[in-house]
Amino acid sequence: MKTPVHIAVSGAAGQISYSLLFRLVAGDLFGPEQPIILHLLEVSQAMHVLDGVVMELQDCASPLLYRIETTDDPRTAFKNADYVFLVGARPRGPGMERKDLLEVNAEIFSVQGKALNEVASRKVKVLVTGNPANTNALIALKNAPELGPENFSSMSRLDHNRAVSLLAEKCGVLTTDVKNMTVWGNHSTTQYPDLHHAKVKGQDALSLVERDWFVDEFISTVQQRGATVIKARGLSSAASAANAAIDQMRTWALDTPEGDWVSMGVLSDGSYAIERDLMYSFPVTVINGEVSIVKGLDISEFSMQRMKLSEAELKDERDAIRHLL
Ligand code: NAX
Repeated sequence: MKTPVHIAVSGAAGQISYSLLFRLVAGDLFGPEQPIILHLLEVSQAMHVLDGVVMELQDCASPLLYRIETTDDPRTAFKNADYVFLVGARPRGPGMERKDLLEVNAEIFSVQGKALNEVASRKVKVLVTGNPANTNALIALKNAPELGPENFSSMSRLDHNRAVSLLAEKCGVLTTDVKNMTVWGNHSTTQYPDLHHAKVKGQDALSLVERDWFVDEFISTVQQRGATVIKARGLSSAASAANAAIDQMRTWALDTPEGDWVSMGVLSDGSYAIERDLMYSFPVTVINGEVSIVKGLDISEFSMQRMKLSEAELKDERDAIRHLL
């Protein structure tokens, strides 16, 4: 057996974690040969719920699960962590403005960024899922000066997977036949799922679907998918979000397949005229664990307008919490 990896999960008593943790102990991240030690972080009021989750994890009798530690202290949770899923966040409460939500979460992620800076592995991979995911990731990164941008990403994979699945369904193919999907921007309704570079069985996606379907249906369906799930289920996406978190972390650790890329929220380096210092979803490749933004794609005016709209929203979010950067 290999040496166990340390995986920290915040928001461990919440609904996404209720899928994520069981997938982790089943070996869905790194396979059946990789033991894990779980570090579970919650707020103190939710520790009793977390106790119940821990009992259920133990009751799985997973051969991969070496140990579980629970805590309400980020410094304890992130000590020596190799992989960190920052899932926990404060939801919007009654009467709370968007700005209030940004601020309260910014506080949480600045504390967690500092703790990661102090105690996590220097090679840690921190994936931020808790909303507003892109800006929360930016805050965590900026509060961890001894780590670098390469240690942080925000989750775009659920949006990416939704886009892949919708295109595959439209074309009557398997999701594995779809390559080079791109979702640009923020994890919000301004995100821009882009078919200009996507391929279906090697053919240009836009040669296989009507332009009107792409413009009038595809984009908004992907943008609104989270809200549509809430309307149907009465709760936000959880199992699909956990699945996406595992997909994104696995790709980040084990690379993108030859000839394909994925969408990931990473610190902008100014590519495609997107302002630096924003966590923005770009098409990326991962080779030997190193993430690179795919360069040199032709961007139409139609696309650029949408990419800029999402950039503007991220700039507004950053302005609202600038004092914590
Ligand atoms: P839940 O409200 O079920 O769970 C969140 C958990 O986080 C709670 O148990 C809460 O006690 C805990 N928590 C809050 N503050 C914490 C802190 N400072 N430290 C540790 N734990 C803390 O939410 P859930 O449905 O699990 O969603 C979690 C987050 O993911 C939300 O912010 C949600 O908006 C976001 N999402 C992000 C997605 C993405 O694609 N990036 C998609 C799914 C999801 O909506």
